[in-house]
Amino acid sequence: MADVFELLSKAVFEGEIEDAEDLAKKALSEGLDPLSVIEKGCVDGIEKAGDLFAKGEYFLPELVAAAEAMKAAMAILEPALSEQKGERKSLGRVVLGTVHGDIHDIGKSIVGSMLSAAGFSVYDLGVDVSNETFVNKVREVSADILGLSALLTTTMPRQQEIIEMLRAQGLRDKVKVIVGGAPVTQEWADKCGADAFAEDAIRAVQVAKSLTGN
Ligand code: B1M
Repeated sequence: MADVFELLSKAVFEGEIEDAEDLAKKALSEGLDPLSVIEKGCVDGIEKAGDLFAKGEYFLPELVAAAEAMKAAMAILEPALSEQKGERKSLGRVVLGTVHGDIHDIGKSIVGSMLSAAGFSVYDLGVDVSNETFVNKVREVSADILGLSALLTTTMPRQQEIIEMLRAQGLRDKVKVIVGGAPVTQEWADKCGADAFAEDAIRAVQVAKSLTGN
């Protein structure tokens, strides 16, 4: 019999919003770890949808439906992730967002929830964030870390532009920059002048802790 992870993956993949919500609730009521439900259920389903989209077997409406189902499940699972935080001293201030021209927010939001659960104060600027908005927010909150997410090869160059803008405004040595997103690699992180690359949300937390000496 299929387990809740497989059923949730299928619900996301097929864009079944109500099923995805019900299965997310069921998983939490069974005491499953919200991060593993996200990864083994939601992420598995959305990646299968992405693979079919890349092969031309899924079209944009199906991809959108899968993303909607994933977001519906995430709305139930993310608060449970954040609840793991408890009362602690903040480990540092993180400004986070998806770069200009890019509206993918699922991975970025997981990274934000995980950082928040780990004890960082997260300022999530959302998606399609202009270079100026990132730099201004870093200055405004004296951020320790700037996290830049990009899911499209065409939007990755914004990460480099923002780092250059930080440099031009005398902020580069005051903030550590982490880059991430499906097409981003360590090689690109080195090339664009970031301090670190994280391939997933767990690694993002480890990297953020190490960059802030925690
Ligand atoms: Co889009 N999309 N999409 N899409 N989409 C991709 C990225 C794509 C790879 C699909 C494909 O062709 N296989 C492809 C990009 C190709 C490329 O550039 N190389 C693509 C495309 C082409 C497009 C459009 C251009 C399609 C079109 O309109 N013709 C369009 C662009 C819109 C825009 O942004 N301007 C588009 C639109 C959409 C939807 C709106 C339908 C939807 C997004 C909904 C939303 O986010 N609200 C969508 C989706 C869902 C995807 C896929 C299927 C899944 C992305 C996702 O949420 N993954 C994606 C295919 C794929 O990646 N397999 C695809 C799950 C998520 C948990 O993973 O986001 O990678 P991810 O985040 C991970 C890590 O990357 C990392 O940690 C996260 C958690 O572990 N991470 C960080 C992310 N950010 C980080 C930041 C960090 C550290 C780690 O530090 C700061």
